[in-house]
Amino acid sequence: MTTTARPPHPMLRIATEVAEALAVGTPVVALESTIISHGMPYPHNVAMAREVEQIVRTGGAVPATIAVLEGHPTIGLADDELELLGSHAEVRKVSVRDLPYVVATRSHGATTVASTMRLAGLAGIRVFVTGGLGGVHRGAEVSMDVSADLTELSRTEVAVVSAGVKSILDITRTLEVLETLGVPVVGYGTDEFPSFYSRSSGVPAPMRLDTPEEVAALMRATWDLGLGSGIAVANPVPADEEMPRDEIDAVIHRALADCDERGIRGKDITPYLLGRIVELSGGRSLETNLALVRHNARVGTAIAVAHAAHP
Ligand code: PSU
Ligand code: MN
Repeated sequence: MTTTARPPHPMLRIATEVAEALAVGTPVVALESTIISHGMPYPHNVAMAREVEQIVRTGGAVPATIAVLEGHPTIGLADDELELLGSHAEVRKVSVRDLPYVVATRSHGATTVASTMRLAGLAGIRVFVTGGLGGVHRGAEVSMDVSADLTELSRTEVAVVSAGVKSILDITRTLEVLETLGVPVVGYGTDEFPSFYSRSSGVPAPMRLDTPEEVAALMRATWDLGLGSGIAVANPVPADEEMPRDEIDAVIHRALADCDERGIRGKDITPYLLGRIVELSGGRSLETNLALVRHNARVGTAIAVAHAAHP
C-alpha cells in the first residue's frame, strides 16, 4: 500500500518548479522561514537560506522554502522573497494559531516548524529540513509553555529533520510529550538524542536508524498504518563542528537568566534566547548553527530522494 498523493490545497501559492516536481514525484524538501526571520541575524540568515536551497538542489531534490507573503501561504520562494524575510522588520513569527491571522490581514509571516509542517502537508511535501525543534520549555510545569511544534508532529504526515532539541528546553520532558503524542523519534546514526549545539544530551534516542532508506521505510510504515503522525529525525551536528556541552550550557544558563530578568514571555522567548546565545558565545554558536543546518539539508535531501524512489 502507498499513500496516495492529494491535490494541493487551493489556497496555497506554489512555485511552478515545486508544483511540477510534486506532480511527477520528483523529491521536494520543505524549509522553514522563522529560522530566517527570527532564528539568525541578518545577513547570515539570508545567506544560509540560499545555501541550504543549493544543498538541496545538489542532492537531487527541489527546495521549497515556506512562508506567508501578503497573506498568501507560499510554497517555494524567489530570491528577493528570501531577502525580504531576512531583512524586513515587520515579519511576524507564525505558528499554527497565527496562520489565519496573517492570511486574513494579508500580512507577511515567517512560519515555525509547526506551521511549516502544516503547509508542507497541505502541499503534499513529505520531508522538511530545519535546525532545531521547539519543545517543552524549562519550567513548563508552571508556565505550560510547550511548543505547538510537538502537537503538529502528532497530526501531520511530514518527516522533520532537525539537530534535536536545544538545552534552552527541557529535553527529557520534550521526549516524554512526543511519546505521549505517539510521534516516532529517530536518532539518525546515534543512540543518543542530540542537543543541537552538541551531539550528546545524556538522554537516549527512543529508536535509531542509520540510512536514508531506513528512514524512508519508517515513513512508509507510519503512514501506511494510518497513524497520521509526523516523524522527528534527530541528526547530530558533525563532530568537528559541535560545541563542548559545558561551554554551551554555561552560555544557555546565562541567556535563560537574562530572559527571566527581562520578563520575556511566550513566543518571544525562543527568538530572544537564540539571539542572546549568539552574543554571549561571540558568534561561535552561529557557526555551529550554520553547520548543523547544512548537515540536516544533506541528510534530509537524501531521505527525500529515498522516499521518492518508494513513496
Ligand atoms: N530553534 C532554533 N531556531 C529556530 C527555532 C527554534 O534553533 O529558528 C524556531 C523554529 O521555527 C521553531 C520555533 O519552530 O522557533 C519554536 O518556537 P516556539 O518555542 O515559540 O514554539
Ligand atoms: Mn511557546
